[in-house]
Amino acid sequence: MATARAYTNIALIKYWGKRDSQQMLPWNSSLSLTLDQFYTETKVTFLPKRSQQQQDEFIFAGVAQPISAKVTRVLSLIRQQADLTNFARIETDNHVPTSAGLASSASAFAALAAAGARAAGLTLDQRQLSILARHGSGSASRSIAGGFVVWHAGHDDQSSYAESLLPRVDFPIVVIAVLVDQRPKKVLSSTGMAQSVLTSPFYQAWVNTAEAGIETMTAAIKARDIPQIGALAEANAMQMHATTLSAVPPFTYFAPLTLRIWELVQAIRIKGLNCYLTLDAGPNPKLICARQDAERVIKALQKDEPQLRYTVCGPGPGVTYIEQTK
Ligand code: 2P0
Repeated sequence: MATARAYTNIALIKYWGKRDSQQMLPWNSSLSLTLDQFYTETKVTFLPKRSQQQQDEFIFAGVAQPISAKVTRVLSLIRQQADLTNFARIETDNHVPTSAGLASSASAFAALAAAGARAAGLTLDQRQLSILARHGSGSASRSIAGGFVVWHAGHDDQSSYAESLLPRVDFPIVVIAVLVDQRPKKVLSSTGMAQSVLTSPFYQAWVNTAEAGIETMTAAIKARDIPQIGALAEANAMQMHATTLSAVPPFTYFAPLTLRIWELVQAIRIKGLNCYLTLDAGPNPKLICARQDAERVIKALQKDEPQLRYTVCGPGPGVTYIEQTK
């Protein structure tokens, strides 16, 4: 048995499209910041052969749930590598409130991969854990590592993994999650990205631009240049969303309030406060700024949108193991 904790991450250069959905290989590399606020804790127990249980068991927040194909895929890979045939019990708790407007599949599959591998007696390094987590959810490959993380697209299973660029972030960057809508997303990210790949005439341009963005973003991170990191992240997010608007049929993750927040961010930037917006496969924007500016940014937005919830997140650690007391 083993228990692991993993935090969610925000992509500054996005992952948007698979070239191999069996192996979960992306078309382009991506780059993210692991956060310090929202995490998943997962305990995996491989049951003795004499146990009564005749299938894997998945318990979410204390309640038994049907096990998803993605969870089964990760468990099967672990059993294969460890040469095990035992069934597993997975007990998981999400400390990613749906009310925060952040996705939880990244932290969930990173925690599952780490806890499952250790429970099976495997000793995997960060790269191997990242590969394992990727098979559950692409963005989970990045939540294995802390701070700024790059997921190399690679060309096959073993070359597609994430690693830290800067594990200990020594400058005051923060991400403000803005909750504009907590309903489940209308187009699942895996469906949305497949639509963009198949039908957007801009898709190849997206791949080329995102790959080039990895280099410019890495330079901005090394220079500790928060306005440049923010500006590059905002441009990259809009390029990703351009592939949904140009898909056939077109779709978007923008809601009216998402656009309103973007307008306000642009207005406060003109007034001299450095703040930038990024957006994933849902309507809730994340703002990038310096910690010392976060309060002023939130106050400025609250003047127009006082009803929204704002959560300030700093850089967070990679996956860790939690010691069991029994
Ligand atoms: C990202 N997103 O880089 C991008 C930006 C959403 C927009 O990774 O199909 O849950 O399980 O690999 O990782 C969300 O997609 O998708 C995501 P699958 P995942 O963070």
